[in-house]
Amino acid sequence: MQDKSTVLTSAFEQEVYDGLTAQPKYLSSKYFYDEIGDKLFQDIMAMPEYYLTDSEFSILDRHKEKIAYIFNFDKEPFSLFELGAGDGKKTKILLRHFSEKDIDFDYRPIDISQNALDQLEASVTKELPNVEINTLQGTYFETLADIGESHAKRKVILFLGSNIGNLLHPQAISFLQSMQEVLNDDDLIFMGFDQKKNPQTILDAYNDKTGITEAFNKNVLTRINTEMNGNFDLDKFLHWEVYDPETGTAKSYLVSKEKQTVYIKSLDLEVNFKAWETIHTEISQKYDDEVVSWLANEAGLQIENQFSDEHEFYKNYIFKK
Ligand code: AVI
Repeated sequence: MQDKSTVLTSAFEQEVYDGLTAQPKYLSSKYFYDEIGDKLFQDIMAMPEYYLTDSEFSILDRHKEKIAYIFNFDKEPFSLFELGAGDGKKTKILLRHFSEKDIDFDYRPIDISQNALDQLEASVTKELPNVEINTLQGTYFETLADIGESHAKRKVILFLGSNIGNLLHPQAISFLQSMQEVLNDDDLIFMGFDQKKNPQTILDAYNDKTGITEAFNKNVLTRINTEMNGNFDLDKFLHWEVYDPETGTAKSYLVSKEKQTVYIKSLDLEVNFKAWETIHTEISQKYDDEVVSWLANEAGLQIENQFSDEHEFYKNYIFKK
């Protein structure tokens, strides 16, 4: 058990302590991402099973003219903020198009990972030298406050990759509300929402045979081992994915293959697992138009436009206040 004198210094330590002493156990998927996790997520996005990336890529490519027209309808300069920018691969379709059309804008990517931002800044500067880029490191909630600070130009906020799907509906609503609060009347939000579809397609995307998603899910245990001096044996846990087509919720678990005890030295915490006990690690919510308009409505937003890929696997919506 944890000694009362042990001081939990980081939010990560506190959340690991709370999650692994809870019943049932959980860990947050936001801790998948460090240098290794960022790389694994890039590998996931390149997998044929992970249709989300190609779908959004094709939407941006197919509809870039119309998107440019909507973002730049008044020919006024605007700032393109991007929450959770990652490697910016999809966003570069828009950046390139805007740059070719001489649209007056600047690009302000935001990410929790400084490593991802450094790589993105280097690649944008190299590939698209005319695009002005200013990066900002932080969580979505922290940086939204910065976005709101009396920003002079019109704002367009991108939130791609169906990242919103990693939030439960009440959290998604409060997140959309915080975005709504920083919007002026002419500002826009452009957001990706993965759609409900054949459940098998979804399961395959989160349970690839090559084991990349498994390694990604287990990276939270690797981080606990390295950053908190833990002794998780990764081979003693299964990656397990379920999808409920009724609610549209995909859930990831790590399942203990046997009765075992793990010790996390920095937390002075012994964690006991029964055989087949679970740690819930991630939700990846899938949507339809009704659910998206309900979420938007609850947050005081309106759907202005929507774009879809040819299979209707994925949609990008434009919201206004
Ligand atoms: C970042 N996020 C939207 C991804 C998703 O689809 O939920 C993370 C991911 N988890 C497993 N594969 C990809």
